[in-house]
Amino acid sequence: MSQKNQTLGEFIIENQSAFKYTSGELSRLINSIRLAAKVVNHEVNKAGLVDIIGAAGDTNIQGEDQQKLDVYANNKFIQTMTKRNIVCGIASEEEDDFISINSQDENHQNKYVVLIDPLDGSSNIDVNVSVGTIFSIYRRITPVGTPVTIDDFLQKGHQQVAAGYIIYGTSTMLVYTTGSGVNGFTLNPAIGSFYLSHPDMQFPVDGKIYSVNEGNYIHFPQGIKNYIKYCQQEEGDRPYTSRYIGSLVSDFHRNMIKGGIYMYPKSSTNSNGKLRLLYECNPMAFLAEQASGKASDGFTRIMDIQPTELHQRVPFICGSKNMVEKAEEFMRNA
Ligand code: AHM
Ligand code: MG
Repeated sequence: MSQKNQTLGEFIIENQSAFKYTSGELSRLINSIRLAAKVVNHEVNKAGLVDIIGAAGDTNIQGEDQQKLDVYANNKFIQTMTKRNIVCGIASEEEDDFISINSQDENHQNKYVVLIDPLDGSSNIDVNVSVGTIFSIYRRITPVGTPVTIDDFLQKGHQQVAAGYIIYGTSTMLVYTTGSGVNGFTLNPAIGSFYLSHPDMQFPVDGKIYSVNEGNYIHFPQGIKNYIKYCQQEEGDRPYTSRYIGSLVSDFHRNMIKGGIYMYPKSSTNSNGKLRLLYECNPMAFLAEQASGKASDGFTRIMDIQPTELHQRVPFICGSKNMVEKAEEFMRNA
């Protein structure tokens, strides 16, 4: 029976049998993410102390500056999962192409691929605002023992077997789902262990917080503009409160605890929005649905969208169920 104060290690072992494909492989994979998270957390917390912040000089495939900690986190997660030989493939927001692991080894029996955004919201590092790691796990669809292909990564979100995030905040938390609810674990930095602190996390069905970059308002679709005006109207429990950190993991985490909606719509300058379907939207959508919330592109369930490319972007509306449904209604009627 899961209980508060249980360590993440204990929780993983105890809940392994509840997972329908039990073989221990997924548990080992989540364990390795836990390990890399602790190492990255240590480095993120040092960012203000050592001369590690600032652009590394490279740009990622989307043409954005990479911060040094992005590179560090990317390497750390990839190394941890590669060296421990527990996945057959990795795709990262910071890599142009997916990585096939041990594809030459015919005895290689690993079944899972991982998609990861190693350090999301990294432009916030310089100003001491929380950032996060987002991960998404699928079973490969090509035969075990053969090299992975792009098809193993371009699966619909509802095929995910696990997803989660690490938030490097006032305290560091690892929040994840394997398809039977969402549980949150808080790192005790003195001991270096994650403890179950937020069992069975749930989005309140309604909320009073809306999170969107309103600086882009003029470029938003009419439906989103109308919904924002609705949030600001004085009626019933409205106007709602506006809260936008600009760090998806932090905005999502707050909204899940307090009740709220996060939106990154398409705009006249950004025809598919900004967020990536595979590294950001699908894992957050899986978590949201597992916590009784909802995630949509305004019209379609995020996890029903067929991905066509690794770095695909998609409009994203996610949060408390009734709020997301209201925003969808405004999109339909615009
Ligand atoms: P990143 O992957 O380059 O860090 O971008 C994703 C981040 C999200 O965490 C955040 O919600 C969003 O970008 C903020 O974008 P904007 O500054 O355009 O509002
Ligand atoms: Mg990101």
